[in-house]
Amino acid sequence: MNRTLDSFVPHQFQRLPADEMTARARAFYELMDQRRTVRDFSDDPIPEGVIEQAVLTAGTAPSGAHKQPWLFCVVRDAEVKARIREAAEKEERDNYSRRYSEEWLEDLAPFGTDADKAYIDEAPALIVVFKRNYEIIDGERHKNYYVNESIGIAAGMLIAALHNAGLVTLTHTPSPMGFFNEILNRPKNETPILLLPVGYPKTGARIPNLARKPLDEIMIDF
Ligand code: IYR
Repeated sequence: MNRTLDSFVPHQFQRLPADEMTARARAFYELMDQRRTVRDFSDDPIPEGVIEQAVLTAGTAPSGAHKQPWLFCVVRDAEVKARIREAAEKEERDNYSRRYSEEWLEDLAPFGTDADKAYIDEAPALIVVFKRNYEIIDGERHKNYYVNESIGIAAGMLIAALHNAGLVTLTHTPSPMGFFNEILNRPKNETPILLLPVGYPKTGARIPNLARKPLDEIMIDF
């Protein structure tokens, strides 16, 4: 966990020709621009090893003092998925019926979401992303740093890796989601931040017809 860094080694780095850099930058953007959040999953299984590679990729994320404050729980068991669905739907029913403001409900209306979370059962795998707020090593409490930033970066890399592998995901944040600790038997230094159903789109799946902000709205040159 807290692996001590006690030496420096030479960085192996190969510069690319400028035209290759430009081509790769564009190709990666074009790949990522194809990523869409999908809410209707087929139950087709995911080829062996694909999720593991994507989790390894997420684990390459930078983190505060290299503490790697993350844990990815992969749920394929139908019974565990059913328990998660039941707990998530219970919270979402409260959200939609009384916790969300009018403004929030209006902002969600175009997406047609509601408290029904069939995808939790239907997707062949769920990845529950936990942040580790601190570590307990030999009974002693050790700090982690920039945990929210670190886990956010790792989650983004996980979503990118799964997309690159030809899978779709849904970024679901049931709220509150403390039930994951109980269902997945995780200790109290771990906090769930995200539920990612992963798989293939159901035949005929539809997605909102949305556009992304252009460069001049998301970048300023100084
Ligand atoms: N968590 C709820 C509501 C929801 C909230 C946001 I912000 C979204 O972008 C989408 C949904 C749900 O999953 O239905």
